[in-house]
Amino acid sequence: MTDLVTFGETMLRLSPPRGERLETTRDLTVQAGGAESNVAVGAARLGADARWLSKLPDSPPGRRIVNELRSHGVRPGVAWADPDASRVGTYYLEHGGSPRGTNVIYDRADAAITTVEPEELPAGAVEEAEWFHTTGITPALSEAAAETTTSLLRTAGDAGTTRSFDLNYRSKLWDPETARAAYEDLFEHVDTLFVPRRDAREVLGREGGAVEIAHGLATEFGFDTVVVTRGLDGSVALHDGSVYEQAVFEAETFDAIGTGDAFVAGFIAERLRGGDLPAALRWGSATAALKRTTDGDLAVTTREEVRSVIEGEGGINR
Ligand code: KDG
Repeated sequence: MTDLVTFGETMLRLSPPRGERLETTRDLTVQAGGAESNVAVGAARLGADARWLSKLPDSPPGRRIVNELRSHGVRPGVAWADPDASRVGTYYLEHGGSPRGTNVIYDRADAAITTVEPEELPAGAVEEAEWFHTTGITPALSEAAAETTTSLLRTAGDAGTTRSFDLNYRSKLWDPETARAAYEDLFEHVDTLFVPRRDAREVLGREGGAVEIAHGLATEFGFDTVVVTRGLDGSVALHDGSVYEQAVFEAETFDAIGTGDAFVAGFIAERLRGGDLPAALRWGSATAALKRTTDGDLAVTTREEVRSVIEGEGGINR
């Protein structure tokens, strides 16, 4: 049985060296990046048997993405598209530094995934998985991607697969009103919701603190678990009527992109191993901290490393 299946777009992330501008750089580092494959990689690195479903052109850039994800132990389930009629999405990342913010520029319109149909994907993988995860980025990409998201969530629900959804609101893809309507249509198919407190307020129109937000969402939509993330203020989870809180583990931030996905990966990986909610929050938080210390979207870590963060170890390992 597969532990985890995720579904979503993976792009090529192109970033100039730190301190260089996109306008003038001669060098771009190429890495795979996409919220849902970031989660699959993070969980696979922590021992989960993880699959990731997507659609890509059967071309060198498409295969480049798959090769990188495979190298971390993720099993791809890709609908290969005609390379002459489709493209790989890309995103440019210019690292910031005070007072200049980090800048993400998408170049992903008409990427192969915008034409994805549920029949092209191995739905059986979702049925036999223990956990299915997707995010609010995918339904923003196209109507076909939104319909496929709903269809896979339904398939997972019918099969008794646990379904999680990370809101992941991206203001460069759609506006809050359209996003909120799409999310609320999907919520009936979701067991565990991950939501940043800021998005809960600004996109879902919720008021109050994290606990109040979690209670409100669970009552209205019937989630089994709601995890509200609060950046450096840590996370709060509501599960079976109980509230759990987790602080962040301190980290020197080298690259913050993918931190939320690393949190989700650590959380799911620990739940899949039978860990309780507090343990899952700890694993999520520690995996997120480790992600921040490395370059790229992916949480390239190990169970031992996560354990040592949780246990407060660090320093020089020799
Ligand atoms: O969570 C990290 C993602 O933002 C990054 O991987 C790119 O998938 C991406 C997106 O759509 O923003």
